[in-house]
Amino acid sequence: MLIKTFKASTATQALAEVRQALGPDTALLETRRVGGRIEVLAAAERPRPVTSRPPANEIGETSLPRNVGGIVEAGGNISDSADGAAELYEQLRASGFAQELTQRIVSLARERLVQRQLADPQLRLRYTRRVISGLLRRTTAVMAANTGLVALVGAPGVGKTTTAAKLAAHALVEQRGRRVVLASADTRRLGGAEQLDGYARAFDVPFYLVREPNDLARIRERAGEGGLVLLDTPGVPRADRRGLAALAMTLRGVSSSEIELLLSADSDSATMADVIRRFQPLEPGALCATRTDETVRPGHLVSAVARARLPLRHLGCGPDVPEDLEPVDPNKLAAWAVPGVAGGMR
Ligand SMILES: Nc1nc2c(ncn2[C@@H]2O[C@H](COP(=O)(O)OP(=O)(O)OP(=O)(O)O)[C@@H](O)[C@H]2O)c(=O)[nH]1
Ligand SMILES: [Mg+2]
Repeated sequence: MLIKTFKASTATQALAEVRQALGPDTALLETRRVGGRIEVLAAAERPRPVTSRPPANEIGETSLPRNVGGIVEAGGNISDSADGAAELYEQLRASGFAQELTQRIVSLARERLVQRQLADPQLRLRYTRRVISGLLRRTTAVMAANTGLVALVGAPGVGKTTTAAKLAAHALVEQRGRRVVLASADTRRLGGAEQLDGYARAFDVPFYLVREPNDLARIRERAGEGGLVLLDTPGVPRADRRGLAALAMTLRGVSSSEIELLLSADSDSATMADVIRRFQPLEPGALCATRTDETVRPGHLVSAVARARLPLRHLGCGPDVPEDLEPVDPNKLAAWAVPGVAGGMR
């Protein structure tokens, strides 16, 4: 692996130099402006002749469009497309996309778009959104109508109780006739379960406390066949291994597809990755992102979801119950995540 820094007065020049020295199979590790000059940190396995075509990209090659919305597939040429590639790199990084994912998206764009297309901000944006949407489509899923239980787990304050209430309200309206039950395993903290009990009273649905693992089986029975149990759990702080072990005991008998891990979309992708790693022992089968309304760099969420390879099922887009809950729409999420699109999920 060869890693080199290139400096030039414009991005075009810097990238032309990178290509000249290292060939087209080069990963851009960092592009930054230093004292009015552009500095590019680039890496290559070994220098390659400039005429060779870049290798196939790793991003879901087969499922990604080869001809996107009239954009004709073309071999990438870094010197031709330098401006667009550097701008795209900076746009994605500014939106919070992790470096690795940014590099993959940029090299895919370089490989598939001709210079004119890559330099055109609108075409570039459209293509990039397609790529991100394709990436998310493979990791998103709607909640199966026949899921009998949804256990919401996550860090303290991420929105578990609010999301349980939102899901209950949606199920009551959208799946009329279905028996909905609210339950809380948040019994350790004073007042932990009262909030959800309050929602249960407001919705006129049963509410149960889960004090030991066997309680869940009884609650499932009370919900009956076809019923839906929404289970709130205590927030597990970062250092609380015993709390996580206790929660794992409570969730014994709950299948992976019934456990949804909440991520705060306004945190950074490293924090989200840490949460995903920490809760791995519970084997959550899906993710839910909250606080999208507070999120200014949505690329962090997209990067964390893409890396986790878990389906993203729901989006919390505000504190209000029930309206601030959205199903995941990959196109909408991609449009929100790509730089240049202002505003939240709405
Ligand atoms: N802006 C915004 N606020 C939210 C969202 N979801 C929840 N909240 C707010 O975040 C705060 C915490 O929400 P809770 O549902 O109590 O969080 P929790 O995970 O149950 O918290 P603990 O039980 O203490 O671990 C409340 O003020 C909610 O109104 C969201 O999507 N956007
Ligand atoms: Mg709570």
